[in-house]
Order: sequence, then C-alpha cells, then structure tokens
Amino acid sequence: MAASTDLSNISSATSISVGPIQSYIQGSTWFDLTKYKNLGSQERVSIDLKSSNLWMIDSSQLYLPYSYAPRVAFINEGAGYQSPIKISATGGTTAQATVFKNLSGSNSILPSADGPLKLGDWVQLSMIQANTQLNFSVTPNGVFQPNNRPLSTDPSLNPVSSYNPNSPVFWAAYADPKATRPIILLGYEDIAGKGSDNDFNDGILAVDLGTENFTSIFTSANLGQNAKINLKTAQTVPVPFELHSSLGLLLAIFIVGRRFLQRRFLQPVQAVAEMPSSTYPSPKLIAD
Ligand SMILES: [Ca+2]
Ligand SMILES: [Ca+2]
Repeated sequence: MAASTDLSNISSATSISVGPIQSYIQGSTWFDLTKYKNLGSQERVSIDLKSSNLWMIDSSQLYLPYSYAPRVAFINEGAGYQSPIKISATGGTTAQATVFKNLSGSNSILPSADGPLKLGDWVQLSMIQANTQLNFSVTPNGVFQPNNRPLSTDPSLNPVSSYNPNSPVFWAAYADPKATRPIILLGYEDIAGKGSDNDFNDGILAVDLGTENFTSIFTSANLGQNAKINLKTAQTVPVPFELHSSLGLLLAIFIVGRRFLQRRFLQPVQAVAEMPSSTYPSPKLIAD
C-alpha cells in the first residue's frame, strides 16, 4: 500500500496525529488568508465584526457532534513569545497532541527571524470521533519555558487575573459562516498577569471542523457581533433567522452532495480493491 501523508482516514479514539506543515496556496487552500491576516494587527475589541461578516462565539464550546478530521492553520501572530499550541480531545476521542511546536512566523505582524512558520501554514489532523469536546491551549513562551502554565480554551483550567478583566477567558473565537467553507478563528491573549494587554491577537488560528460541526457550534455558541463584550460574562444569542436558513441550505447541499459522491464512487472503490497494488491510483491528498 502506498505511503500517504493523508491522516484523515486514520481513525482512533485514543490518539490524534498531526500531519506535516503544508504551505498556503492562494485560491486553493481551504481558507482565504487575505480575509483574516489583519486580525493579527487589530485588538480584539476594535475588530469590525459586521463588515467582516464575523460573529463572536464562545471559545469553550468547540464540541463536535460528528466525526471529522480537522485542519488548523496559522493566520498571524503578534507576540514576542514563542509558544507551542496543543489540542486536547475528550469524549468520542480522548487524546492530546501538539498542533504547532512554535507559533512564530518569519513574516507575521511581529516577525521572529527564527520563527518556523509562514502565514497560512496549516496541518491536517487525524479523524476525531463524533461527540468529542475539543480544546486548544497555548503555553506562553513554552519553547523556552515549557513549564509555564498553559492557557486553554477551557476557562476552568485558567487563572483569574486582575490584569485581564476577561479572565479566566484567554481565547476569543470568531465564526465565519459566509466563507466558502465555514471556519472558526481563534485568537489568544498570552499573558495572564502583569503585562497582559488583552488584545487577544498574540496568536491567531483558523480551524476547519467541517460544515456540520461548524453549524452546530455556531448556532449554540454565538455571542453576537459586538466585539467589545466581556468574554467572561458574554451570553449566547440566537443566530438570526436569515443566516440560520442559509446555513441550513448549505448543510442540505453538503449532505445531498456527499450522498451523491458516495453512490457515485461506490463501484470504483470496489474495483480498486481488486486491482493489484502496483496499479492503485495515487491517494488523493487533502491538499486544498
Ligand atoms: Ca497580548
Ligand atoms: Ca499582541
């Protein structure tokens, strides 16, 4: 069987694999970097969510009702720290993994000459089983000080600090339901104590959790379009009907399309199974 870097079909409930770093290609990668890279230069409270078609969501509510192999991208970074980003999963899949060893870019808004990443670099994660709660964490300057206390999207793990009125929330999350492939953006504040400036742009990630999971999260964790809300006390609000129905339509097209593809390709897949291995078609990498 041909070796493949496509981890999306590996299915385990007790591990998460992270594929190699892939470069961003404008127009073919699964998100539009040009739309989001300025998030790194703006403080959270001054983002114009309405004109960007973004909605704040509760960063602690990354719950996946459906199995999916997520993708995570580096959007920007405005921090002197060099920090690892980790993911933890609890439920259908229970496991942890390092997503990026060092979320520092050589061309980010605050570039690090030795930063290993370029804007838009992304990784493919292995399949996460249905009914899993995901959390991301940053270990501030953990490349040099690995024992620093991580700051998680799960606020119950974080300190409360008088320097951050949003604490114990250190991650902001934004939904982009109008993107061709709806995604969630995450931004963190990497200083818990003195020195915290609460800009929540010290690292910005984009996360693809699949259209079904996105819709579930967006409709249950929407915090509206006022960027100035306090993230600790923010209340969820209903998604407006127009947006809800257009998402429903998107989801319906997605599900019908997937059923069509499954039927369409059922026969060829069986045929492939009977071919000698030397004539296998190359595995299609998820490289978009
Ligand atoms: Ca900051
Ligand atoms: Ca910053």
